[in-house]
Amino acid sequence: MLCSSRLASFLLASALVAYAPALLCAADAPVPAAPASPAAVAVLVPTQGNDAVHGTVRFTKVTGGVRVVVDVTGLKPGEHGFHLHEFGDTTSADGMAAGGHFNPTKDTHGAPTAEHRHEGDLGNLKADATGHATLEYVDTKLSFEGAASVLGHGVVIHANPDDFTTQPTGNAGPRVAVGVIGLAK
Ligand SMILES: [Cu+2]
Repeated sequence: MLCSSRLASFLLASALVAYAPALLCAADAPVPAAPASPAAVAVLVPTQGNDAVHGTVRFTKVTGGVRVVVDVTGLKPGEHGFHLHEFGDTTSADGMAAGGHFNPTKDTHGAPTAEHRHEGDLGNLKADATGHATLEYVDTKLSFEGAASVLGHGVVIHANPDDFTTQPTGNAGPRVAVGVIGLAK
């Protein structure tokens, strides 16, 4: 009697183990999986008078921050201030609808490597003789969560270099291209 009872328990336990994965899968099925590695992209829109400027800015979550990858053509050769601005609004011909620098911590303007900077202070892009600029680095102040999340904010490329000292803009001049940071596929 004891033996057959144990046998029954063993068979029942085995059956549960065998069917458990199927039950878990069925329960999990309706819940969409979170993206393993959030990514975002901004497609650049030229401002009035700067029709040649085109490109993309990509953001990918990595350990310790956000990888920023820029590829832009149609710029004047030389350095161009490059920032995240508060608004992902490209509706104005001069790019001003993007607002001021993205600065959720209300810090001072500075270089991307400075201790004190706006979250949106990404430095300068350097265009070669053909007007092509690329940049790739990991920014430790940017995020995909909380106040420093890049999602929904704007990217701006300026006509002139950012001097990293003039407050609060870096004196980078007019805006030649703007973009909206959205979730990438
Ligand atoms: Cu700017």
